[in-house]
Amino acid sequence: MVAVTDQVDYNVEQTIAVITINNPPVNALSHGVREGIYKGIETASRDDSVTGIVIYCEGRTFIAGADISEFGSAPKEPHLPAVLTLLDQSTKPVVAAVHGTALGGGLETTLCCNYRVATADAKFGLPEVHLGLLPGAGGTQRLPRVVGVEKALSMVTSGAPIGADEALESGLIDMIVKSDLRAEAIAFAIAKSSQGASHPRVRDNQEKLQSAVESPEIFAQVRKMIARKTRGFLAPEYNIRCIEAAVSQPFDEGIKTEGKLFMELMAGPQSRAQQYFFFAERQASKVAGIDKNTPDLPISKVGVIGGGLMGGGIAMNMANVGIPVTIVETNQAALDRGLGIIRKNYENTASKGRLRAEDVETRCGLISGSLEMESLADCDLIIEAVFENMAVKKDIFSRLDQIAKPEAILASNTSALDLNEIANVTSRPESVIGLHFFSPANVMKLLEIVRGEKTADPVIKTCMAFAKRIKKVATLVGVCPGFVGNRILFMRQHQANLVALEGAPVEKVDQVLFDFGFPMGAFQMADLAGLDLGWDKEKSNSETVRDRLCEQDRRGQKTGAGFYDYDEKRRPTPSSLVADLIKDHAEKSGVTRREFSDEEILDRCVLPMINEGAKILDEGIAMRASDIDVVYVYGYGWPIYRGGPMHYANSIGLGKVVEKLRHYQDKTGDDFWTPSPYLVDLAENGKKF
Ligand code: T1G
Repeated sequence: MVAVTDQVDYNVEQTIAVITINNPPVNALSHGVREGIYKGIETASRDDSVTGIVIYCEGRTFIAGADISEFGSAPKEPHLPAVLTLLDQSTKPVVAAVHGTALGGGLETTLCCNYRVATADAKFGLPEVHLGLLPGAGGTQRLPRVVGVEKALSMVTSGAPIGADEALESGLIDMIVKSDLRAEAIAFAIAKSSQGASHPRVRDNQEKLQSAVESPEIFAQVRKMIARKTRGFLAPEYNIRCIEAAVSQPFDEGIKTEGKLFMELMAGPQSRAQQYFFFAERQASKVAGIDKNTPDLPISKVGVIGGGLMGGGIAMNMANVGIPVTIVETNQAALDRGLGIIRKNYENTASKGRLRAEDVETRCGLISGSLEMESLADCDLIIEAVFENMAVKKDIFSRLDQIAKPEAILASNTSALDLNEIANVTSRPESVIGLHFFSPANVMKLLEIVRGEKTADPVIKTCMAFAKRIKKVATLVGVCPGFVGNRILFMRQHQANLVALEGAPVEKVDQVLFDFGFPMGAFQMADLAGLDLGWDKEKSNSETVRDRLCEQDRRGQKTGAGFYDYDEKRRPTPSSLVADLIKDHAEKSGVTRREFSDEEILDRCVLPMINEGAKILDEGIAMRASDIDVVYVYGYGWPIYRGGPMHYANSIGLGKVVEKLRHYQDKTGDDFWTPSPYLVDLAENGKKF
């Protein structure tokens, strides 16, 4: 075995040159890997004793793509297209031996081989769209020539991988190995090299493009199908254009089209934001100051107190990954209702073909119900998910303190209340933590993990790892009203309400936020959550627009009317009654109304989010700015192609952000707009978050 580069070895077995890549953690196509493959192919081509070549990877996976961490700097030669061209022109048959995930440039590498063999659990994908990009090394031109246009369109626009069986069936791979990937790949290469001199090259395949030549409407169909989900994104459309080029242009022209569109995306703000976010998401799980040798506490049985919307969704997360979970409710009717909703959720998913019937039974079988909190005595983790009332939560934790086993983790799903106050009613505050799920808890990826002042490191480390186990993205946050997500949201909602009072129709405010990329605007979101969250009917005295709406029983979608009127399908229509009520309230409040530009509406909603994020960082409530962005993208629908509020602030320039905050402070005379000193300091020193 000869080291070609630090990441690539070369050796000849029988008559097959094996190019072995070993570049942990995912064999990304860093400079050393590209150089090693290039030199390995050159060596094999010159060696007359070599009759074939195998590309193989050590470690957990085949090449998982270009090295994203290299994107920020000018790539060093050999560039990937040059490496793949050399591979593609090899006169000796090349076999890619795939295990793990062949993704992006990894799959593109295999497509420049003559043959592809894989383990049964291997996966194949072109996820560049998630980075705001497209496969830039021939993937959009070769993949449709192997799997057909329709499947290629689905793969590049969704970024979702396919498994080995589907890959075999679609012609993407030639064989699924039985046991030893490396040995069987070498044997496969020997067999192919003894079958004569000509070997298939993907670029020469035309027949699988024919269907799209005859029925080009497929492109319009795909565009229509993904329009809603990809609203605002550039990459999906650019990927489609590349596949269109594969069908309408000769191969080498298609490659040029792909390269041009790739460079356009790479140079744009969306891919910069999505590449940033790729690392931000992974950074969030890292907690400085906790010894990595701190043992994880075992979690094999979970208890959930409260079987309502949140509790039921939380319980589903456990069942989805095979963890038995017990839901405790106060009465049988509530328990039956909660368990019934869970079963209905699973059956709905199964009816869409996304879950097998037997999985519905397995998962429902993992969820049991009880009216006794004592039934949670043997649980390793107990999550309280009752309504937001401190007295109720304190009572529950006092009782849990008596019931739960000593090493149990006691968690509250509170979305804003003081976790320390809850922890301090127990004799074990070091075991108390916040696990703030987002509704619907079985769908939303974000989990805010709230670190109490006494929460012990093993409890934190265990919960951060447990989040990954239940397929959540966790961010560790400190205790303050609303933690990170809701605290920032309060600022946006406060300003949105003021802007509406000062003259902007609620539907215009919502349109501006929708066009920015949020899934819905401030007022539709308020109606969805319910306007009566935290509203006290007894004490309500028409002091705010929200009070007056609730007093008229306009409490949001659930009552068919809130800021908007809703039809039976919960579709919103602006309400003239609400517009008049707001106008009346403005007059009663002495507020002068006026026209608003879209830009000012966006400023008034987004700048306070940035400013509050700066305060959160300054107070140490979040560990890093990118964590705030992870909270906002995964918990509140901030458009990922804008990176999150803190990345967005950096892209505007912090000096500009401060200048705008001061502008609104002068314009409104409201100290609400005072820039965070931390933000000002960064801006004055030309720094970024
Ligand atoms: N480049 C650099 N680092 C990467 C990486 C990559 N492509 N993929 C993963 N990592 C790091 C990651 O940051 C983390 O680091 C560690 O590996 C484990 O990752 C020309 C232009 C492969 C399915 O988009 O989907 O090819 O935090 O935590 O959950 O057309 O990583 O440990 O320091 O995610 O087991 C296309 C991205 C690139 C694949 C494994 N490829 N990666 O998931 O581990 S663009 C991708 C993934 C491209 C070409 C184009 C996943 C995974 P650290 P992880 P995992």
